[in-house]
Amino acid sequence: MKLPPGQRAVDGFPRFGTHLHHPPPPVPADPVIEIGGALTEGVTLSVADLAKLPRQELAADFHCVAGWTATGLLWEGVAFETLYRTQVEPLLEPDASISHLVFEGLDGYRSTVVLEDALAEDVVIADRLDGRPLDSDHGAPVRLVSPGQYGYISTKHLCRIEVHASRPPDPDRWSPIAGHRRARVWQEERHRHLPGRAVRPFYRTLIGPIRRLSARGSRTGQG
Ligand SMILES: Nc1nc2c(c(=O)[nH]1)N[C@H]1C(S)=C(S)[C@@H](COP(=O)(O)O)O[C@H]1N2
Ligand SMILES: [Mo]
Repeated sequence: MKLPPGQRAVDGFPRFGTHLHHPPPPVPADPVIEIGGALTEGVTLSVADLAKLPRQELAADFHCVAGWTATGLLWEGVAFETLYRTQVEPLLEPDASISHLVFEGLDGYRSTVVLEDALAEDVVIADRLDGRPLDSDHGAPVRLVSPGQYGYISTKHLCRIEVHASRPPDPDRWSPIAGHRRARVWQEERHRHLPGRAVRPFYRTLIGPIRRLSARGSRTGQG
């Protein structure tokens, strides 16, 4: 299968991310997703109730901005559009015109997503991967999965969704490797200030170590 520009396939699926120096956060006994921001009232949705919404399967590759791709993953969960239309839209302030969403994880990680990208048909809130409940390495209890965008959009251990009528302030905005605001893999939108192709040589040096990490990876349950 064809990969997006500048990507290389790895075997397995490494645990990866900006919070890798910490173990994955423990899964709460009764996990919930808080929904807040430009709403008439905030709401808390239990992960158990989320799982009762119409279910969606998604077969997709997963592309990290660092150049590795995990191929042929099978996610199960709820389409983000279903969650948005049924749980969020009814609570919007009357004249609100939402433009951005923030997805926050139990480890404090946050990703900001343009509404149009979040409502794409292949965006799911996943609670299962490859026929099993999502494990902590890959974002238990639930995570965002947006396979058309680099992995940094796909917040793991999802615990809060915020809706915004304008772009929320971004602490990384001056970072030379700040993530691209759209992060679309087929357009190679890796970074905000650097063209995607320009960073390929740097990332290429990381692929060997990441491949080795991935070969040891948790996908086969080996550790
Ligand atoms: N909560 C949380 N979500 C996160 C991250 C993180 O560090 N914490 N890292 C992101 C990045 S950069 C990538 S590539 C993917 C990695 O997902 P994986 O560990 O399932 O491979 O998670 C994304 N979501
Ligand atoms: Mo990533």
